[in-house]
Amino acid sequence: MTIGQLYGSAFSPYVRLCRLVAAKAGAEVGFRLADPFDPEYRAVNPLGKVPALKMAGDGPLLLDTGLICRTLIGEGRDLLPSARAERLQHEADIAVLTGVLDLGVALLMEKRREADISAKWQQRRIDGIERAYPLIEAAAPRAASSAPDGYLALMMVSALQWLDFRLSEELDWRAACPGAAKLVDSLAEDPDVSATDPSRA
Ligand SMILES: N[C@@H](CCC(=O)N[C@@H](CS)C(=O)NCC(=O)O)C(=O)O
Repeated sequence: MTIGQLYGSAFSPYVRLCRLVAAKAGAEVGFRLADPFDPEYRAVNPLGKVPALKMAGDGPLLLDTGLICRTLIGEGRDLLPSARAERLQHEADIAVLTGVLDLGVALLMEKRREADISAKWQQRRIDGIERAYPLIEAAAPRAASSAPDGYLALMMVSALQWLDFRLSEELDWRAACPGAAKLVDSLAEDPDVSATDPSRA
């Protein structure tokens, strides 16, 4: 029985992560394509963002990627290390990549504005992402140890392939993070990973 309905676009890295976590955890969820800018979608998520997971029956509506992923893992196979310290480290690494995505999405949204793009804010976002590179590179071996099914490895591929897809003009994370690049490339042909690759959508 499905545990709920996931809504999202084929291009969102957050949605992709939720789909990958569901697939690898073996948590059965329905998936419906949703455009966050479609006014009708506000009936599902009043915030107008993707992803959203409506839990089955009278279950709650989950509107945060981390919460959705933790719920999926709780319903299916655990994709985090069981030892407490190691688990916290993986969650800390995932939080860094979430922060990189939040900055990257803000950078992309501003890039798409027709006028008044703030060079100062764009640079601040780029700087924040670039300062995270050493943290990403340090996380790469931890992600590799749980690849292809670990939550951290799935976050790594979702976030970094999205940077390639949307922000390759602004960011060269591959030069600064060769270990992470190797890991991401090694995961690219995993069937679940390639099926959700935004550049193939
Ligand atoms: N904090 C949210 C972020 C989700 C997010 O920013 N999604 C983007 C798509 S990648 C979105 O829906 N953007 C539309 C908007 O901000 O209006 C989460 O963790 O799920």
